[in-house]
Amino acid sequence: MKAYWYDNEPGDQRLPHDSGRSVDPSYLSKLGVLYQSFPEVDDPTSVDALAWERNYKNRDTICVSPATMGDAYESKVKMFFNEHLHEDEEIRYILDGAGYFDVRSEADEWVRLRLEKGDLIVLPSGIYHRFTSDEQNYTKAMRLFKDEPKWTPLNRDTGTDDNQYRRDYLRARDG
Ligand code: KMT
Ligand code: NI
Repeated sequence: MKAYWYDNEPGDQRLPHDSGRSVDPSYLSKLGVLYQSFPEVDDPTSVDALAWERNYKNRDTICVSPATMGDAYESKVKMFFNEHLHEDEEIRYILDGAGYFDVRSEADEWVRLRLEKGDLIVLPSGIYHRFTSDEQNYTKAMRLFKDEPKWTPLNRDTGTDDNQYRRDYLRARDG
């Protein structure tokens, strides 16, 4: 995992967009973002334990690639890149390939997290974020859900600033 400030330059979302300024792990915990490395992707022991501890009941595996999504790939990739929040925690575990999760900082700037095989992140409910594959166009990930309905992405600007989970997140982050 690598964390850095997004450069905000034009160009395909799948490019690194690395400003060259790295982000400290302690800042990620300030944002409520949790990172763990579970390198043994074929051994579910670690992820099972985490799911148990945090009360996750459901999971699936998604393969974001042209080979699996065909013509829908480009539109899916654009859709995942719409800034959104969830009313529940989001856990993503990269099983193969790589991808980027962008999360909003306190000053509403983007922090980019590059995740590779074996990397797992927990995004708190209410944090604004987005996802994209990288130039390899291949991300195989496990998605863990506590409950089905709350997994729905709520795109920013649809009243999400007033969402109770958003308010709770900001109170936890800013004290
Ligand atoms: C999300 O919430 O943006 C996603 O689940 C993206 C796909 S997981 C690699
Ligand atoms: Ni999401």
